[in-house]
Amino acid sequence: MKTIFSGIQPSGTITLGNYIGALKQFVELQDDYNCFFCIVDQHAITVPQDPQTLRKNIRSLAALYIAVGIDPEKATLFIQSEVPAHAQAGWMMQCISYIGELERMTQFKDKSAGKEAVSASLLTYPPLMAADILLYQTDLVPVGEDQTQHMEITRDLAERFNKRFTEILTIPEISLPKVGARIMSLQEPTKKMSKSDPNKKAGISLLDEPNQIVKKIKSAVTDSEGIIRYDKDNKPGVSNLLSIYSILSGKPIAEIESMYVGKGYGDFKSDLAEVMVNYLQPIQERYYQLVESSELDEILDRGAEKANKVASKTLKKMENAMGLGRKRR
Ligand code: ATP
Ligand code: LTN
Repeated sequence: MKTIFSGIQPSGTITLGNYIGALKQFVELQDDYNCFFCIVDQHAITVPQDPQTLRKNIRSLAALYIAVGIDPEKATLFIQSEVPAHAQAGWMMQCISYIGELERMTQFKDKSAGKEAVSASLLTYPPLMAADILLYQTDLVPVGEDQTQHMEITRDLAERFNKRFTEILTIPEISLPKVGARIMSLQEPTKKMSKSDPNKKAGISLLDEPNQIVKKIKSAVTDSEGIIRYDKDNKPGVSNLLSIYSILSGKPIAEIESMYVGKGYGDFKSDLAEVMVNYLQPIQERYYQLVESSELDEILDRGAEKANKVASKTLKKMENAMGLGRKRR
């Protein structure tokens, strides 16, 4: 069986963008791959986090992974900081990264733009991500489109390591969802929906209550044409809503367009809100059963144990290859 690894930052409550771009793929792939799904809390602290909120978000993300359908009997679910090999291998990856290539990352440029104080870790974020992936000898990494550049540098670092030392690391491939690789902000439909967007109206959180969903969809930015038609360049707002509608309802976009011929944005938006509320309702129910349960702790304990076993094996090989410490078997 081939191996999958992916991670999500506990930097807020996950959005419909995270779900459609990442989590939904995870659920679909878990039957056919040996899967590792990680809560990347060490990546989250590359920007300031309130410690209590971070703790809460970690637990919440773990519960959401399961609530959307990740089966902990099939996939290994764990927290990055509970597997020390990530930070260790991350350091080794930093040592073979060049500042120039890290400065070219658009996520670094976006997150550091206009900031007075930028942490060093925001720059060295990609080598830690590479370590996450490479420690599990990962074949496939399901992510949203915004992670393409990080996947390219991960592959470069793996190839560099293999060439410079010993051929021990598997070169991973990226897996993008066929539709919905980039769900856009409801307020600025040319920008991606993001869980850390300070404008709360910009994204739908998986835990939003029905009345919040209705309000956010109602105030989603569209255009003045009044026609429900998919045209990403000229109608980014409506096209984004159409994509979301299609993914959640399972209906092709063309069918939805034809359902709304002669109707306005009001009808379209209220139906979309209803589709969304119904889709999220069972997820939220399962979430609230899990989030404070001891079952969740047991799942995360087992996950960390399994991940530690696999990761420390690769780490040992990497240290031997680089000549760190004394040779170990
Ligand atoms: P932050 O706002 O804290 O940077 P984020 O919402 O961008 O977070 P991440 O934790 O960085 O989310 O990403 C988790 C996964 O969700 C990644 O695979 C990423 O590609 C995917 N993803 C994030 N936003 C979107 C989006 N708008 N559309 C599709 N996929 C997305
Ligand atoms: N960089 C990713 C989160 C992330 C990740 C990973 C994704 C950290 N480590 C390993 C896939 C595999 C993000 O910002 N979405």
